[in-house]
Amino acid sequence: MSSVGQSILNTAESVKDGAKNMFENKKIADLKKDVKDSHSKQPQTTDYGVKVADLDHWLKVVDEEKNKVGPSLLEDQIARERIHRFDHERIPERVVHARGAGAHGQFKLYESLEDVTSAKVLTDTSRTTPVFVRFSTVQGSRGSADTVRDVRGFAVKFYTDEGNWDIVGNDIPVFFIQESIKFPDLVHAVKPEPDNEVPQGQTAHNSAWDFMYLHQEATHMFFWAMSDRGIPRSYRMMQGFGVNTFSLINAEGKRTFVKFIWTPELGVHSFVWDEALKLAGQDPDFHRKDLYEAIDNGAYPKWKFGVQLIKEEDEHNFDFDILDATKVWPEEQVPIRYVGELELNRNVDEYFTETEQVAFCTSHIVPGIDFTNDPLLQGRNFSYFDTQLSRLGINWQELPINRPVCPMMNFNRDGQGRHTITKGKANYWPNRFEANPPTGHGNGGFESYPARETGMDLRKLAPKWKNYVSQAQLFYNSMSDIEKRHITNALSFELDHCDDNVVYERVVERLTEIDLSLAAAVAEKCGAPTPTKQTVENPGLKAKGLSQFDYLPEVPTIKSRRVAILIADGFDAVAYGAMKAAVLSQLALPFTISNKRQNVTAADGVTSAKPDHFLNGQRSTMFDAIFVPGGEKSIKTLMGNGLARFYVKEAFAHCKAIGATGEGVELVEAALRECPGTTVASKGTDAVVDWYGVVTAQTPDDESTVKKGIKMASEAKDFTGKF
Ligand code: HDE
Repeated sequence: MSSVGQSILNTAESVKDGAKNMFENKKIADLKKDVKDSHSKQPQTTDYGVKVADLDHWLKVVDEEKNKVGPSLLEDQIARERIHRFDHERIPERVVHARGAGAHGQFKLYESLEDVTSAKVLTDTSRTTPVFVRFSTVQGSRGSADTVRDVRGFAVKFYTDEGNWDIVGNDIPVFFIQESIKFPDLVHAVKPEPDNEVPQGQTAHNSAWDFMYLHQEATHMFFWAMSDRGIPRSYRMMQGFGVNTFSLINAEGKRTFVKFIWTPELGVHSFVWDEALKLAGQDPDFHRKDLYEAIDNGAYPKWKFGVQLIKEEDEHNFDFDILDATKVWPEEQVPIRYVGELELNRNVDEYFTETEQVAFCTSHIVPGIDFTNDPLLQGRNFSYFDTQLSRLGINWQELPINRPVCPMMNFNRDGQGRHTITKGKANYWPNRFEANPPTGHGNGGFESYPARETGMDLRKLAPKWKNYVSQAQLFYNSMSDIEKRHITNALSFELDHCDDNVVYERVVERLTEIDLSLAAAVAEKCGAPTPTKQTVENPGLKAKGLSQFDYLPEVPTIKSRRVAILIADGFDAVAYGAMKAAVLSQLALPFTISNKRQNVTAADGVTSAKPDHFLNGQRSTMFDAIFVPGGEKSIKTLMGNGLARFYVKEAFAHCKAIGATGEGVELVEAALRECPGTTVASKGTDAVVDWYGVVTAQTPDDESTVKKGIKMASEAKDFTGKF
């Protein structure tokens, strides 16, 4: 390897090492009070602190003379404690969003929102607020696969100096239903069916689509879920939305309606469906590992924090109800004001006590923020608090990950698992000691916005809520051609899994309300009669911010991307080393892949490399780009290996960047000659690795985009100068 290459490699490695869980903030300091190190050399003890002499044998009656083992003794309190603790390790998983991954980080405000709120977290630009974020899938259980087609949860807990504030959002800005009373039906319908508990973590079944049809209000959201947003490349590359409408209250007591938005620095990117399907089997933990790996390598994920604001007096000036969670606030009408930044910079030390025990509640708000009459939000405010009781018990707010970092004092007492010891006689208010009084009005305590309400008690919504079609059309119209094709493919796949013709025929009918050609294409694939009439007029309106193409990264980057370098014995050490160093210097991750995992020797006969994986160990699906350095013998070996050629072909079909130098180009050409209708646009010895952003991916049979993919890959210039 060249010495320049080696030194870049060393620097990049040291940046990486320096990044490992070094970040500190008030919450991390708070958690440290409870952190124990399982790698300490101290002797192991029982739960009550007595040192244990033997952890391998249960106490038994043993006749050593006769070499005979007798009965195990129940009196062994140490063995009993271990088994008994083990028996109770599980707690109920979340009824929805059971599978997730979490990380710590910080929130920084760069523009004060004091015109609309008095919340310090949104007005004090000198502050850094600790946060904990949990991403999740919705439908699958704790052990399900990460890459399934689903909505993703995006829940943020801000540990502010005024108490905890939670934005419990999703990666899709709208919801399936308008009324929270329907939530149990929605979840029952989309989760595995009750008789056979099939399928896991997906909506591709009769009940889910039966529900979708029977709830016309779900149309808008199911279009989002069937779009590429339903299969994000990474938690780090998706937007987050608070979905519900909240209120902001300023110092003068004036109310503004608000929606919260997170937009990722890396841009919004998705898998190709074929890739997502394969990954669900090849690496069911792909997203979980991706988040951990990026943070561990110092490629900290970041999001801009934005708000959409509507003045109270403008509430009724829209053709939709601004409290209806099945509607977006189109950016043309309500622009996003980006005012802050979220960075995740520290992995959890222990999954269970942090990611599993974290409890988010939409009702956790701080002064300056308030609720609205959004009926979905009102139901959620009850649900989250309630569900924590079955998961964690009444004292869940005391768990280290959930407790606030500001002073906390009240007269809530007792209950199972109480930790805090509160001394003194005062456990009621008012008390003769005048201990722990409320702040009184106007002194910084939480005060509800005095909204004026009139009306009758009725189980109803206003007529405006009945327009279920316009925004579904708006969303579909705003998609690019490729995105539209992906929606067609996704719907066809899902309905193909429904074997009840009532279900898929009715869903196709519903699609005719949005777009007749889409409905006809899906009908052909799923076996429904071809529809001939557009049933609701589609005026062709579009809005920005709906297509993923509107969220390309501001600065093109390969940060945190995984690059596979394919080599075998006899590889070109200079090209290999320089590419590895170049990738590392961009905070991206090079992985050496070979036909074996034993050391591989370069053509110079001196340099050797230890592959990270062999070809079958990690498939091309797990990488964002592929680079093939030259080396006559190396390429000959790889050429003769069907799996190596497939590696390149598969990456190509998933529209990834493919680069090669020297003889490596021959491998790429040979592999791609096996892909019908393609030509390799660039030859020669230039390094041709760039990041081709799979903004929205294509399917292998999508020839036009395939060509575009290879063109972009071969046009790459970024690394060329580094050799
Ligand atoms: Fe949830 N949801 N939800 N939800 N939700 C839960 O709370 C619920 C809704 C969301 O990482 C549960 O702690 C109702 C919308 C996320 O821990 C439960 C309704 C949005 C998470 C619950 C909704 C979400 C949950 C299960 C309809 C996007 C995971 C475990 C009125 C804005 C949080 C838990 C985490 C979790 C109820 C609808 C997002 C049962 C009743 C809309 C990200 O309380």
